[in-house]
Amino acid sequence: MDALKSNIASIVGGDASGDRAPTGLEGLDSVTLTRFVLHGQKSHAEAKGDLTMLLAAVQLACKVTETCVRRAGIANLYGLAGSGNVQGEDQKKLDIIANDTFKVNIQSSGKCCVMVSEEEDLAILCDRTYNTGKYAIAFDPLDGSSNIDANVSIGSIFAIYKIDDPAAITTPQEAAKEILQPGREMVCAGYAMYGSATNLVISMGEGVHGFTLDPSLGEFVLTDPNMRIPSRGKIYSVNEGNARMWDPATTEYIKGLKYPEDPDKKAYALRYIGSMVADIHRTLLYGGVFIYPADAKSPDGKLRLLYEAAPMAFLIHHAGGKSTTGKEDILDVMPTGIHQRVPVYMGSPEDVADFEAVHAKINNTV
Ligand code: FDP
Repeated sequence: MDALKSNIASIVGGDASGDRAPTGLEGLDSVTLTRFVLHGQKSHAEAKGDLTMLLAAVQLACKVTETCVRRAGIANLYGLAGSGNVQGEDQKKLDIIANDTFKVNIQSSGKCCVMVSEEEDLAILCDRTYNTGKYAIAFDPLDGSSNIDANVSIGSIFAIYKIDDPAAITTPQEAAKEILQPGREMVCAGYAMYGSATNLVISMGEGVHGFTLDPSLGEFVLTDPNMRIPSRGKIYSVNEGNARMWDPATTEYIKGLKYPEDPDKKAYALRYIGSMVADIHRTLLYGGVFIYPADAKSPDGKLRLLYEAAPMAFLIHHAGGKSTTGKEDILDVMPTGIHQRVPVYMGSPEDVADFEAVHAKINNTV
């Protein structure tokens, strides 16, 4: 952690919190995401800049998506596209635009050999005319689609993995097999949130860092170096409308948050936006727990492992938090399919530990 702090301090100046003596150049010497990633690359002697290039492509895809989101009302981009995705969900116009944007930008970086998208049935083999690289990426180009038309915060999520032998992959089936790696193997995870401001939060396994899009520069600027989740929060986040279908452990745990046994203890507040990116962003900043459990209707939960649960678990973990499916750490789940779903409990370490204790008691595993 000290190495990380001095690394951040060396790029932002001052200490790792971003505090620094006034220079008179405030606002003009911004640490952009590109500068930050390039600087990080220097501490990996073996790095050839491939991940830096791939992240530049992802960053551009997020900027294009954000532009479309901001202009959606004016440019008639709200509403359904008239098609459905592999999950059986109706696709919105913006889902399709964001998906195309991510595919085109990532492919043309020439640093990626395999892509998996929420919007695509099969894994995609990158076009070899672009000189494909050693990385594979899973992404949800526009998460929280049901919130699009109401102008509520939505986002994009991505997870990047390394592939041993990209040249050996010749079919979408082989491509899918290669990206089925547990979250712990991830090289980089991140999300962009299109809210009242646009944030991009990433981790390459050395801390979690938050950037804000400066619209006047068109650049993501480092605003939250070394983000840490509070060890305990006061908020729980879950679709409470599904309560009658929950399993006993989830029901018991949430009852304990709402009606604490100790009368002096305050009940937790409920906050649920219904866009995973926005609910996780708040959880990362304020602490607490985000839950999308398995239930009687969705026995594996709703959220997808590769491009929702695993990248968010990676970020939460590297910010000092915890995640579980109820049975194991989300980062340890070995995926069996590219669109696999998992139950999700993640957030402040003490809150998730409390859930694990209730789960163990109810399921007699203690
Ligand atoms: P959406 O269906 O609007 O795209 O997995 C997608 C997701 O949103 C998450 O972003 C969100 O956390 C969850 O589903 C919301 O599901 P419910 O509407 O069932 O609460």
